[in-house]
Amino acid sequence: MQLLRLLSLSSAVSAAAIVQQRQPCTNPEKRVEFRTLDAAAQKQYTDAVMCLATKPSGLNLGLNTTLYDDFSYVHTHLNKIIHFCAMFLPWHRNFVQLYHSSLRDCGYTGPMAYWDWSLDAADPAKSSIWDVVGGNGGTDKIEKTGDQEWMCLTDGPFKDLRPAYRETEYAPHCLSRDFYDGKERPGDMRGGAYNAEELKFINERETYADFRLYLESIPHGSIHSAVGGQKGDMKPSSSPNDPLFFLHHAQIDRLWAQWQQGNPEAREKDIVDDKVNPVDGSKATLDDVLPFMDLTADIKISEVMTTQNDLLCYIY
Ligand SMILES: *[C@@H]1O[C@H](CO)[C@@H](O)[C@H](O)[C@H]1NC(C)=O
Ligand SMILES: [Cu+2]
Repeated sequence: MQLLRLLSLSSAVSAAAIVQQRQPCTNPEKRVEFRTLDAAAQKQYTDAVMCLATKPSGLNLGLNTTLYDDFSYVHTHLNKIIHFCAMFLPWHRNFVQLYHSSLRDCGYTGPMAYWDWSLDAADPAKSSIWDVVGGNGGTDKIEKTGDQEWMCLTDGPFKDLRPAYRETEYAPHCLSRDFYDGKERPGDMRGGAYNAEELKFINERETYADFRLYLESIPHGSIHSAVGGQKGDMKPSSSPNDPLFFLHHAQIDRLWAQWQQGNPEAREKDIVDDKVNPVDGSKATLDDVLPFMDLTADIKISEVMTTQNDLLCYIY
């Protein structure tokens, strides 16, 4: 009995799909805008994304889906506790880091990259990002799972991807985008919500509570809905289905890091948020644990309040 218990304990401990190494941060890596990578590096990145979809699930749940799908699975199952509360920024900071670490295991040797959509806000549908990651789905390439219609990608390196989940439901489908225009100015893909002026306004917020609320609700949410629309993967809580999710969230992380740099002493400790944790009603503290199911070991919020420590080691 004793032995059995030990065995199951040790398998539980070693089950994490991704092991995060801790080591002194002597040479932080500079993250870059995705389009500043040369064509070979961009291809290495998108090849590594495709490689994730060839690896078995690393979660200890007996899933028959892939490591690629694990990111979506974990995000959608934790959806209610990692959004619209303090945990939003620290949780996604580590989530992007985990993704980068998996891309490395799949042969990508460059820095994590972000998509600075403020550069494209004047005419997002014409952004050069679509040349690299594929563009909008095709109105004549529709698939259905249950009552969900999908608008499948028609070009780019990801057009043959088959994400396994729609929210928490097993529903394999084509990777989809459904560009959505704001009601205010048809054709603009809600660009006014994520242009340089909007980012300046958000960066001027004094408290974490205000900063997190504006950043999450306005540019973050607008990109999800502008790219995802009704029939795209970026909209539902399984949005990590779209590789663009991670370039988007690296940009969100960059904006948080830049805001923190405006007053590091205060802002690398500020996690005070008006919005309580939706599950247990508590106010966040730096000692709160960020859950990752068994994608990786849980960590504390305090471990990701800077991008340069023994767990994370990068700058923008
Ligand atoms: C994979 O798992 C899902 C969900 O449990 C199940 O519905 C499906 O039939 C399985 N597919 C295969 C090929 O085993
Ligand atoms: Cu999220």
